[in-house]
Amino acid sequence: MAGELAKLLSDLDERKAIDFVEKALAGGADPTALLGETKEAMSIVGKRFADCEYFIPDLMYSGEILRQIVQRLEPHLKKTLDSVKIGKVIVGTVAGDIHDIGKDLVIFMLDVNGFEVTDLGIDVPVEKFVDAVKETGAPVVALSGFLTLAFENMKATVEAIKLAGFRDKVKIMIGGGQIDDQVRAFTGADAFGKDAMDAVKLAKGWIGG
Ligand code: B12
Repeated sequence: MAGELAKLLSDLDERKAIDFVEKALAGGADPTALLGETKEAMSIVGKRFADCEYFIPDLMYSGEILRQIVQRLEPHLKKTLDSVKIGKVIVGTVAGDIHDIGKDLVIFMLDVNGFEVTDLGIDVPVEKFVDAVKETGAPVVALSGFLTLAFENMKATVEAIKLAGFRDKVKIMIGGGQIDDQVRAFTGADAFGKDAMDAVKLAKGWIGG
């Protein structure tokens, strides 16, 4: 059964969901557990959307409520502030895809864990990733995507980086809602991650820290 927060968020009860988070945090609740419940909620929202129970405005509204919840959780998730940066990571949501809540969480976790992050935003054309690799010399690129359609553009991005001669200089990770190892193999990326902490673990494994 879904937890209380998962229920409130998936039912799009904005006021009660935010209230619940604020009270839980004030009571010393584990912010990571609350984040886990939001994931559960979003998969319920996604299912209701797929079943035509929810429509685009509901998806947008769920995203808006989630953003407000994440804003409240972030200060409690912060581990290291102002630490010396371990290394550079380029992050972006690939072309054709505008989902950015997951990407922003990845950026947040990389940042608080000591990485210097270049955020290329959403719907990022392949050339922009290549240019960023050239300009920053970052050894890690993280591609985000939530649509099946994004897999093709992840592959195109990996190929463009290869074509530009940088493939042996960068490690590429992918992630987002539907991504698994089969998608990773299709895109030619080095690894995939299920959540923001996986992104941190992969980056640490590749560039230390
Ligand atoms: C909110 C939402 C939206 C919002 C997005 C708001 C925003 N600013 O991001 C809006 C309304 C804009 C939207 C639009 C659409 N959406 Co939408 N959306 C969702 C929903 C409900 C939640 C996504 C989300 O933000 N989750 C919250 C995050 C935090 O969850 P998370 O996955 O746990 O995040 C972690 C991982 O993904 C990981 N991660 C993310 N990136 C990376 C990168 C790396 C490198 C690593 C390691 C990890 C990593 O770390 C994150 C943090 O821990 C999903 C359903 C779902 N279950 O995902 C559908 C969903 C993704 N959307 C879907 C669809 C179809 C669409 C639309 C095409 C609808 C339409 N007909 O217009 C459009 C697409 C627009 C576009 N071109 O991109 C489908 C995709 C189906 C598919 N297989 O392609 C889904 C699955 C819903 C469904 N079941 O049908 N959507």
